[in-house]
Amino acid sequence: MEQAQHIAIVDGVPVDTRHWIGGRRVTSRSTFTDRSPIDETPVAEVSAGGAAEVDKAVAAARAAFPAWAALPVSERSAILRRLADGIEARVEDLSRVETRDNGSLIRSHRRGVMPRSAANFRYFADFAEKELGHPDMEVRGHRERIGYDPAGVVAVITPWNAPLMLATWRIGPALAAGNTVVLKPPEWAPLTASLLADIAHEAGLPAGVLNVVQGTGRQAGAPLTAHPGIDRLAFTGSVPTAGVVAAAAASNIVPLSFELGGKSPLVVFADADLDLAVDLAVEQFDNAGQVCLGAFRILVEETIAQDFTERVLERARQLRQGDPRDEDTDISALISRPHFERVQGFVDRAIADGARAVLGGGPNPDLGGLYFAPTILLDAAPGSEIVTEEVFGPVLTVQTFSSEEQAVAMANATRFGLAATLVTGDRERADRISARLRAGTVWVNCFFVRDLGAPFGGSGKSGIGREGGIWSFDFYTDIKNTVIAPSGWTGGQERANHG
Ligand code: TXE
Repeated sequence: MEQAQHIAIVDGVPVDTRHWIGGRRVTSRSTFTDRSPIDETPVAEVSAGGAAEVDKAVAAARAAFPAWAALPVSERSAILRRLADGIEARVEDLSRVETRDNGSLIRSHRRGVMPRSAANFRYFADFAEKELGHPDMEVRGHRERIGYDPAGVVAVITPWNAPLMLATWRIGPALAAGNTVVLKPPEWAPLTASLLADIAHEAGLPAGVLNVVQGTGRQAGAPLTAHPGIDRLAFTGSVPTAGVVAAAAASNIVPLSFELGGKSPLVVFADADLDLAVDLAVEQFDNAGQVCLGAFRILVEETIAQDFTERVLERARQLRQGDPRDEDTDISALISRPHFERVQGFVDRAIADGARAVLGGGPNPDLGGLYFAPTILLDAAPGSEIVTEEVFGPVLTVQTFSSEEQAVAMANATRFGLAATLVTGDRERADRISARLRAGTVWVNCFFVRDLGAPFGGSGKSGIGREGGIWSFDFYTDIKNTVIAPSGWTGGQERANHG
């Protein structure tokens, strides 16, 4: 009975709404209401943590650290592979809960996002066990041995657009490297983090190795970022919050990994495969545009602009907007009322500035609620807010260019540099242009494909650092160089005899 109070049944799946600290459930006196974007109804009352819960979680993580770090890597990796198995076994539960919680499509969760969350553990467990390390180096007869020591307690703060996937992307390598973790999930979609804690526990992850503190950014996130007991801070979210987080972490000199927003271009040349270019443009409406990597700024060569835009419009009109739990739905709702108003504000100001909405421009009249219609804007003023700031909604702008030079200048004309996509039939042009783009990832005639071993991160205001493969371990470890002289060995016994 006592426990039932803390269990929310979310589309048939029981979810514990309390924190997970030191291997047990912990309640806070106050709660916050978690609502579903699908219909704005409450889903759960979730424990609202603050400085006290953060203190407990950091202490639990610190206490668990020595034993977890000392465990042979093969044993740590075996547990993390079981954790991946546990996620795979519960893909359906995780998909249902995440879809209800953040409104993203269930079909994406089932087929892509949840399997990728499992892969985030499996990949880094394998990497730590089999690939981490360098051959010894030699300098003037000395041997140099490079080691990757776990850093300690890692704080992970995640956003709502892909909560479990983005959490596991940080937690996977952090744990594989031998660290312990305190996760603060997003208050707009906090529930899959709780399921992750259950799955980790069932997989045999020792108490305190992974802790989850629920709560708002200000109440739970802020004390975590300022906590003197953390050794690394991995944050995914917005640029303004990143500034606050960086300032909080500064006094403890904690290394940061930031994955922030973007305003990525989709650059379409006249020599492109137009079907492919149209597909890639329409793909940007995925997750209702709530994707940091999304290429929402379409830059198209003037000579094909009219044909291309008409074809994109035709395809975008066919998108089915509605309940994300329906496998046939292509585009769903925005996360929250404040976010909806924010997106509407961007579009209204763009139109006041001279842009023309040739599709959408506001709420879907048939659905209401948080369903913002797929929107395409033409004639946006160069340099205006709508083509430089992250909207994080289903809003594409189409602008034209007439030369490579102009295409590159327009593509680079934001403070962000997360990604860029080029569509061209000319291999040499692709090489020329991609070399000049300021972006952490450039896709040529494709989008969203990336191996977990490849570096991922943003240039400019899109982030600090890179993660993926060895780059994750560069961040989550203290790299140590041990230089060993060829001489000086007297033997342990002899040395002891010398006193
Ligand atoms: O992000 P925040 P929000 C962008 C996108 C979106 C905007 C706002 O443009 O419209 O950000 O989203 C925690 N100390 N992205 O408000 O505030 C917070 O609880 C410590 C891009 O959700 O950055 C949450 O867990 N933590 C992004 C996390 O930070 C704090 C994805 C992110 O929240 C905190 C999401 C504080 N003072 C939004 N304040 C991407 N790169 O994909 C908040 N938090």
